[in-house]
Amino acid sequence: MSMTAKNWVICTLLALSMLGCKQGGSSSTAAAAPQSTPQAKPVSHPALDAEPQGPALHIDSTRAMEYTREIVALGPRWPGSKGQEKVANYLRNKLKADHVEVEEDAFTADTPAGKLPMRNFVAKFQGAKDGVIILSSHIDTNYPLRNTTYIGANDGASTTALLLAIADQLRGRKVEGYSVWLAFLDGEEAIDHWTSTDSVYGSRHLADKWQQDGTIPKIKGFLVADMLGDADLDILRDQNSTPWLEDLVLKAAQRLGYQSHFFPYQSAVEDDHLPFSRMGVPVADIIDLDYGYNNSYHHTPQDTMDKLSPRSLQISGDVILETIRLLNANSDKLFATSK
Ligand code: 1BN
Ligand code: ZN
Repeated sequence: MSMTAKNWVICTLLALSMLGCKQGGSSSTAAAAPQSTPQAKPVSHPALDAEPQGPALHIDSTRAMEYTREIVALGPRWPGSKGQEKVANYLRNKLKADHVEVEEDAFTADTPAGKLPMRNFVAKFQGAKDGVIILSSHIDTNYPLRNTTYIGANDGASTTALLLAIADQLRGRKVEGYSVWLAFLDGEEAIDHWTSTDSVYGSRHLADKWQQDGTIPKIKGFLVADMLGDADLDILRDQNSTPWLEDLVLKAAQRLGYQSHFFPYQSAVEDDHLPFSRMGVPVADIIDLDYGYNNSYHHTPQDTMDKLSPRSLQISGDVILETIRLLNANSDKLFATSK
């Protein structure tokens, strides 16, 4: 399909969602369906042109796919499920190898289905500079689809695996710039129907916690990775994200020659970045919301391993690592007044 036709399909789909149409049998997305306009204008920031120090990092995408497969094999991971406990143990086990501080943030969420247990994990790679860059993924799977064969290979597993593949690159290395914290967030999905109170439970809890303990002002950037395993990778420009941080992601993609996968369309997405954005943290939701023809795999039992590719994880993982390098290289200009 040509990009123009594809954009038209995306816009039509999202416009229909806004009118309350259900996506693939899931009732959880309609309220959050974003408005979309075709073709984001690339914006250049001549001021943010400092060259990063040292070599670029690259993830091992074969391992990222293996992690995805392992997470999928744990079963569905909705709040209160056996799979939720299994993925918690899986993460504990994997992150143990990193010899870094791991913050566990367990809480009980009030949801339309009653009280549900949730637990975020944050692996903290200490940097040389004062300040933190957060990279997050949600670990839960769609709750309304819990009685189907839905497994969330792309939506949940792929980016949880991506963070673990990034941890592999950070492990044992001196982190020269800001600290990098990998946030594995629970309860991103709506329990009944996406609203501001029925969604992003883990992110809201962590943002409130970090507001209280003084962490929020230290956060230089909060990146969300979501649905990035899609073999047909096209990442939208999110209008709810911080424009200069979106520009920096695009710059990172251009530096690696991956720009054709970035920002063919734009849309205002509701995701785990919103609680942090409301607190004034610079945020970027790196998400591919064009999953299958007419988004037909999103929130359906068709979200399975065969729709994913290691190349997509390579591209998104490497661009995220490059974005972190650019944030560090340009920190004097970006954060001059907030230091
Ligand atoms: C992303 C993956 N989201 C849920 N699973 C957030 C979202 C919900 C994005 C509805 C668009 C529409
Ligand atoms: Zn989802």
